[in-house]
Parts: sequence; C-alpha cells; structure tokens
Amino acid sequence: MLKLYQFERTWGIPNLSPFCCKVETYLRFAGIDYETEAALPTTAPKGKLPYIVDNDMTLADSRFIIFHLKSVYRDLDDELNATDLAISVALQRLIEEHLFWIALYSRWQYSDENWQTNKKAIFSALPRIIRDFGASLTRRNIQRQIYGQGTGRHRPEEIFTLGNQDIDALAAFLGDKSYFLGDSPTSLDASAFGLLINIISCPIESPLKDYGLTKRNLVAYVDRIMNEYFQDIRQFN
Ligand SMILES: N[C@@H](CCC(=O)N[C@@H](CS)C(=O)NCC(=O)O)C(=O)O
Repeated sequence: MLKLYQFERTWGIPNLSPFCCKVETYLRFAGIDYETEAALPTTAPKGKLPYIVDNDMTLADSRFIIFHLKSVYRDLDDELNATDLAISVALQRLIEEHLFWIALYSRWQYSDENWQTNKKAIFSALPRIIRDFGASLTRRNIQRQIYGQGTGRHRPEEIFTLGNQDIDALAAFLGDKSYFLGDSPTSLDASAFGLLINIISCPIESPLKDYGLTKRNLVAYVDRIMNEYFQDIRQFN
C-alpha cells in the first residue's frame, strides 16, 4: 500500500507541514488507500517532507507526488477547463511560494513563544542529548532560508502586510463557493487547506493568524474539510 512519510501528527490537525497536509488531503479527497509513517526531513530523499513510497517507487515533493497520484490513481483536476487550470497553478504558487514563507517566518522567527511551541512539536521525539542542539541548528538553517528567499529582509509589519494581501486574495476568490473552483475539491483545495489550517487552526500566534480568523469563509472552509475528511484526527488529538 502507498506509504506517506510525514511529520508526526500534532496540534489536532492533519500535519504541521502544509505540504504533508496537502498530500494527505489529496489522498483523502481522491479516496486513495494509504498509510502514514512518521519521519524527519533528514531521512527524506530531497531533505524535505513529504515523500511517498508506492510500489517500490519513491517520490519526493508534494507536486511530483500529486502528478503521480493523478496519473496512477485519480485526477481531481480532470474536469477543469484551461482557465481554471491556469488559476489553479497560479494560486498554488501564491500559497506555496509566497504565503508559506510568511507562515514559516511566524513559526521560526517572529516570536520566542511560537518558536518554543514549534520546537516542542517537532523536536520532542529526539533523544534529549541532541534535542536542543538539533533544534537550534535547524532554526538557524531555516532562518537563513527565510532571509535568502527575501521575506526575512523585511520588518515584521511589512511581512504581515504581504501575508494579509494573500489572505485577502484567497478569501475573495473563494467567496461563497464550497471549494476554490466550484462544488468539488481539486488539487488547489489540497494545497489551500494544507496551508490555511496551518495558519488559522494551530497554536502559532501572529498577526497573520489574527487576520485569517477575520475571514469567515476561510474559517468555515477549513472547518468543513476537517469535519468531512479528517474526523478521525479530531477524535484522537
Ligand atoms: N516543495 C516541497 C516543499 C516541502 C517542504 O518545504 N517541506 C518542509 C516542511 S513544511 C521541510 O521538510 N523542511 C525541512 C528543511 O527545510 O530542513 C513540496 O512541495 O513538498
């Protein structure tokens, strides 16, 4: 059976990684059987989670994993027209290549409280002797990435202004639709849910979360997908 390697579940959400959550959401939307195994990025083929193993094939990166799921199992985008497919790609890039960095900044850099919460969730399974060292090293590495990507060069209020603009765009585009591109879920919803739940419904406090929580349609969207597709996770956390 297909196996999804991802961070251990925590915080009562499918995954603290938006990309792991995206893949698991796609699997559930598409009704594909799978099992999960807790992993850390250090053991992943590209040094990042998620990755999957399916019939002796190992695939890393949520985009390549979803290409595979579409071609071998079920393509949730197969009824979209060319314009909607273009919107899907563009919004996924907004979510994964822009808004993601602001969420990452909120967790790893914005406040010490958030860092402690994040550290406990990710590193508490490590042996005590390497926990603090491993956590500090990873934090330094991720802060370097945030600076390298560019987000880390701005002041906090500038970063959150950019993030709120993305939240506005997503809330306006979703409007009162059930899913971003209509009545049924597509790969765009897997991507959007993966990040939105990680902004709105996890214990990382920031102006980005506060702003996301003012968007009633985004909050209802996250709650609805959680209730329809992840009942089991709510029960056990
Ligand atoms: N483009 C990748 C991004 C995956 C990614 O950034 N994963 C993060 C967790 S959210 C990770 O494993 N980071 C570990 C690291 O950078 O050391 C995808 O779509 O899967």
